Amino acid sequence: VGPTRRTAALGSVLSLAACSAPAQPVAGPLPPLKTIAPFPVGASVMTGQFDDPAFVALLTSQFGQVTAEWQMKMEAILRDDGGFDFRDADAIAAFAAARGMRLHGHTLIWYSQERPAFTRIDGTGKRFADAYRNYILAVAGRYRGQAVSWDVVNEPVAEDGNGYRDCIWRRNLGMDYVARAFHHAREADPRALLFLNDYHLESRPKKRATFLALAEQLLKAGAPLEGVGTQSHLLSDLPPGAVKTAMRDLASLGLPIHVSEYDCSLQVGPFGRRAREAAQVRIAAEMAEAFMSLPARQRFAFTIWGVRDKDSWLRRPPNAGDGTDAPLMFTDDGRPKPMTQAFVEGLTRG
Ligand code: 9MR
Repeated sequence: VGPTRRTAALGSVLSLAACSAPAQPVAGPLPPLKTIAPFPVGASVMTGQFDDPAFVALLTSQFGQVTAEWQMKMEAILRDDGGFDFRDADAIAAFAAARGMRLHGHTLIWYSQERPAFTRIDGTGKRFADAYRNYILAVAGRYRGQAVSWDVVNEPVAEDGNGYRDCIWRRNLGMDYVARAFHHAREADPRALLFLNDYHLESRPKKRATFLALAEQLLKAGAPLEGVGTQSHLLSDLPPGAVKTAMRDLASLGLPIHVSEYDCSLQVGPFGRRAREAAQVRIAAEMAEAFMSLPARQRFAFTIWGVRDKDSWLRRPPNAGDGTDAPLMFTDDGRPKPMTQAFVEGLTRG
C-alpha cells in the first residue's frame, strides 16, 4: 500500500500546485482601508453591484469614494440621437450621496468613446465644437456640487508615448480639444477638481514624459488643470523602484495626484503564480510608500479598479486571459489579501 498511497499523495500535491488557486486570504483581520489611510480610498462601481448586499457591505466598510466604472462615460450617457440618458449615472451619484461617499467623475472626454451623435457631425466645424461644449456642460453640470472631481480628458497620450493619440476630438478641434475640455468643465462646475488621466505612466518613462509635457502646456496656457491621474493598471512584472520614480516625476508639477484605477494583474510577470503573487505584494507596498511620500496636500485619493477579484475587468472577456487573474485587494469572498496587508503596512513606511 505504501507506494500507492505515496503516489496518490504526490498526485494530489502536484494537482494542487498546478491549479491556479486564488490568492490565499490574509489570516486575521485588517483595519478597513478607509480608516487607516490618511487620504480618501476609492473603488470603481457599477449599478448592478448595488443589488449584492455582500458587495455593498464590503464597499461601504472599506472605501470612502467611488468612481463609476463605465456608467458616467459617453457610451452610457450619450444616446445615438444626441439626447442624454442619465439613469445609471444618477443611480451611482445617488448611491454615493446616500452613503456619504465622495464621487469622482469619470470621464468626460476619451479617445475611445466615439459615438454616433458625434460621428454624424464629424467635420462640421462650429457645430461639432458646440456639441462638444454642450456635452461637457450637461454632464459635469448635472453633478455640480456632488462630484468632487472629474477626469476631464482620459488617455490622451499615444500608446508608445510618442506624441498624442489621434481621435475624433483631435481631428475636429486640434490638440486644443484638451484645453477646451478643461475650460468647459470649469464652466460647468466651478468647484470640482479637474484631472488629466492616463495609464502606463509607471512602466513607460517616455509616456510619462509626454503626459507631463501636455500637463505643463495646459498649465502654461492657463487651462484649469488641477490634478494628475495615474491609473496604475500595473502588471506584476514592474521592476522595483518604478513606482517611486514615477510618483516623484508626477509630483513635480505640484498638483494633487490621484492613483485613479489601481490594480495589479498576474497575467504578466515572473515565472509561476507564486512569484507573480510575491511581486504583486511588493508592488502594493511600494505604491503605499510612494503615495505616502507625497506631501499630504498632493494625496488626492487612491482608487482601486474594483473591490473583489471577481469584480475586476481583468476577469471579464476580452481581458480575462485564463480567467484566474486576481488583481484586486479582496478575494472573491471579500477577504483582504497579502497585497492588502502589504499596502496597509506600506502606509506606515512612506
Ligand atoms: O473597467 C472598465 C470596463 O468595465 C469598461 O467596459 C471599459 C469601457 O468603458 O472601461 C474599463 O475601464 C477603463 C477606464 O475607464 C479607463 N482606463 C482603463 C480601464 C480598463 O480598461
